[in-house]
Amino acid sequence: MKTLTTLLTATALTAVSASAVLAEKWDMPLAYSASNFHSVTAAEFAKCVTTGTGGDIEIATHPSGSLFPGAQIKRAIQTGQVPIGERLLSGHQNENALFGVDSIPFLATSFDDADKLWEAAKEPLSELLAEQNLTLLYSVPWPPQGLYFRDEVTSVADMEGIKFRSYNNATSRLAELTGMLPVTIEAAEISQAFATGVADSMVSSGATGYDRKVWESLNYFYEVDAWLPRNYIMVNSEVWDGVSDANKNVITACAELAEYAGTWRSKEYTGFTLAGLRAGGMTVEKASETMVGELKEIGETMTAEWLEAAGEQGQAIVDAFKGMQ
Ligand code: PCA
Repeated sequence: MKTLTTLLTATALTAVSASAVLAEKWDMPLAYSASNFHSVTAAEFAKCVTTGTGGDIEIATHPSGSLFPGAQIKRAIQTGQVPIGERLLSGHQNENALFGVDSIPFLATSFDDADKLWEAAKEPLSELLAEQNLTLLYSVPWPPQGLYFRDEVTSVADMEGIKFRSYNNATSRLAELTGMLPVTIEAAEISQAFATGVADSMVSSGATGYDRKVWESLNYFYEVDAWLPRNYIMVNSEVWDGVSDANKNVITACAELAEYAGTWRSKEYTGFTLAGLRAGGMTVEKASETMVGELKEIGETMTAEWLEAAGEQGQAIVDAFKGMQ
């Protein structure tokens, strides 16, 4: 009897420790607020993986840059400090111009075109990330980018000397070319930056202005539809290699679902958040023809600069995208 009890206890312990080894908890840092549609999509992706893997892999999301601020998320995953996370793709444009393919002004200005551009860019970007110990899982576009100002602006000349919040190289360059003064600030910090006068303008989506309640400081949003930058979800490649084939299939399926659902949410959020900015008291209108014309000229300069920096690979992506028109 004693032997049987010992045996049963030992078996139970073995079972517990085996599942303890199998079950993994993945912390997933996100840079944007919990209510933002990217974060909502990531939370559903996390739930899908946790349920689909039968709890083998439990993903816990950490929004608002609470675990790592946006600018540190990629490095944290590359170096294995966390297994998975989300980042603005064009945030890495300073490492390699290819990462900025989605922030070329007036190249892809609608959700349909942003999808096509992503189709053309996905493979080369996956390869680039793979060289950096990262596996791409899915990507979702932000709504179209427009210009926010404290005061009314009708042409580029009115922008001279305004302090401008940028979020990547392209937005800093846009500020320079319009005579504004760029300062790079993560979305999580912008409400304070506008409230304290560190910045008086930015280019972003209605979504980010709405999430950060910028109507408390800014008064104008001009719809420009200049580009649709993307967030993407990446996993550390060594962690990924250690995942069973069955669980890889689950994660890949959850990622496909998330890309579809996130894109749908992004579209829905576009109108909803512009209405929200209006309700907050902002003037929301299409940018004047003069302003759009001037910005398009600046866009041509930036396109040429990007193609120069991104070389043959960049040209191949743009050509493939244009071939889908
Ligand atoms: N919101 C993010 C990036 C693009 C967007 O629409 C931001 O402003 O940081």
